[in-house]
Amino acid sequence: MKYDKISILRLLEDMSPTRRCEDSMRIVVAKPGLDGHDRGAKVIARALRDGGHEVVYTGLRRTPSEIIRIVTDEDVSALGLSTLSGAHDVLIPKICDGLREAGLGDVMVFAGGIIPNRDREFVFEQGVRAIFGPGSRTDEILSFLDACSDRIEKGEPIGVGQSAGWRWE
Ligand code: B12
Repeated sequence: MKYDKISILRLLEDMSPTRRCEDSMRIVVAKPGLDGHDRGAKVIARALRDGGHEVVYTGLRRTPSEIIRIVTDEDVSALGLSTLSGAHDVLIPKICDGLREAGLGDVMVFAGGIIPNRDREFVFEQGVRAIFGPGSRTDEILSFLDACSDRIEKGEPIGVGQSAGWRWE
């Protein structure tokens, strides 16, 4: 059987591992502060795209105000913060407060990287809904995003400025 160029492209598209996601989210994956560890953020950005989400990656060394501006400009519903530098205790509160002050309280914030167990509660208290450390499986992160979409559909709180309580653990 002979294939022309277009049918081969269609075949490849059908075979692509990209998961068709009905509840696709638009997400910024950001690297706040002076943190040069970008492998995890790039892996996650790719995995979320393969999971059917639209992802904007900020690149390295963004200030909290730059991140808030990108979230505004890109009109996203979620912000994923990747932090391995140890400055999460300063940067995450600044970003979460900044989002609320900018009227972006409906944006859902989640995080990953090196966040020691002793700091997890503090990070959740800032309005972060999930923390994924080293070795996290991408299918679990995608399940978390599915759960977020369900909550948005049902009108349940999920944003950084909405009532606390629900978190993914
Ligand atoms: C590789 C590495 C480097 C590379 C980075 C290369 C790169 N381009 O990324 C290099 C050699 C450059 C480096 C440098 C340094 N490093 Co380094 N590095 C590591 C190491 C060994 C692995 C990190 C990694 O790439 N893992 C693989 C990726 C895929 O995993 P990950 O990033 O953890 O991401 C996963 C999850 O965390 C999560 N995730 C991550 N981000 C996000 C975001 C979202 C939204 C979500 C949902 C999930 C998520 O999902 C990912 C998949 O499971 C870690 C130790 C470790 N075991 O983690 C130390 C480590 C992070 N480094 C450390 C340090 C101290 C440094 C240096 C300061 C060392 C020095 N004195 O120069 C410098 C700082 C450089 C800088 N400018 O920031 C410390 C940080 C300590 C801390 N936070 O308290 C660590 C923990 C080592 C240690 N045990 O001390 N490092």
